[in-house]
Amino acid sequence: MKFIYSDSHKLHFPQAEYHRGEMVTPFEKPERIEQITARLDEVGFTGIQCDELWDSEPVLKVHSADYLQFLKTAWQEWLAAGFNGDLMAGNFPVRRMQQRCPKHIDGKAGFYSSGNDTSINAGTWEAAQASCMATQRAQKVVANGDAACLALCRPPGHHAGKDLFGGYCFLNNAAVAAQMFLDQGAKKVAIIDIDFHHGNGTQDIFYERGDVLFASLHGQPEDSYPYYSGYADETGKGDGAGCNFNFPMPPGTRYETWAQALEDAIFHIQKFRAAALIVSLGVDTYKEDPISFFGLETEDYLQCGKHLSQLNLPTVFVLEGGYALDMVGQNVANVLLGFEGC
Ligand code: OKP
Ligand code: ZN
Repeated sequence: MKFIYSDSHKLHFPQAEYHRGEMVTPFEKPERIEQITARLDEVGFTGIQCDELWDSEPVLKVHSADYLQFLKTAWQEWLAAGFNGDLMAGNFPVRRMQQRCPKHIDGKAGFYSSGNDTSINAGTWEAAQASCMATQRAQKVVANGDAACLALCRPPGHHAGKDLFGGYCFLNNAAVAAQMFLDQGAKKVAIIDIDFHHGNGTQDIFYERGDVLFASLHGQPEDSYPYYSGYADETGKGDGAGCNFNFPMPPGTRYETWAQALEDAIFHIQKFRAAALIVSLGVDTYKEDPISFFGLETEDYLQCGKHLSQLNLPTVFVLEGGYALDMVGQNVANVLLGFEGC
């Protein structure tokens, strides 16, 4: 299997993250990609460095134009306001407040964000575009006949909503890949999100659409970020009614239980008759992950990949989370190895 990456991911390097009452080094850091590429090289996958420009057309079908404009100019506006250090939102238009975008960048940041966990620096927009571009390239590799391809996305994407950044995400790479298959003629596409966290951004984007099935396996919202979505009774709306599947699971969930949810999701995807599959691939379900609470083991990812291959669909893997630095490479590699039947 080929994997696509871009060195531009390094341009996004948040300085600090507020975590459980302390300022810490961000979990979502550049070394993640170095660890993964090193391991993928070792097991013989083919890395392709991607540095062409992105195609904004499918992106504009999953994100709003005003949101993309915000991302593009946010850093310059932050500097122009006289602020130093990373841009981070601190106030949000919550219940009963006005949903009107203010003029000041400090207010705009909160208007377009879901949390204070995701900061913007000088290179963030370029890195987010490169991450999305890697996805677009991987989608084209699959559209041109490869059975599967991995986009090594950083920053990740599944928490990015139609007009919201947060959860370390800016552009929803999985949504863009799905949209590309549709634009190329597919009638229906499925996205399965196996990252530990609920793919709230992806759900938001497709919630009222019937052409994309979204299924997510994740830590239950009672106990886990993103807290305010991911319940099993969120099943879609309008044209999208019945096309959204959430599988929330409690702390301590191990592979056996998790794999039952995976089988369930796969069953629904088969029934949906999708023409292509996008996998939001996070390996923060790993037992040693520093910010998650499932108990998957490294060998389990081989089984997981094998299950996914049973769908027998053209498949684009898109990297999401995974923060146990010493095993993130092997865990990602195992999903692909299992998928290829190794
Ligand atoms: C990204 B991905 C609250 C905790 C915020 C954000 C986690 C983002 C995970 N301060 N944590 O799904 O792996
Ligand atoms: Zn995650």
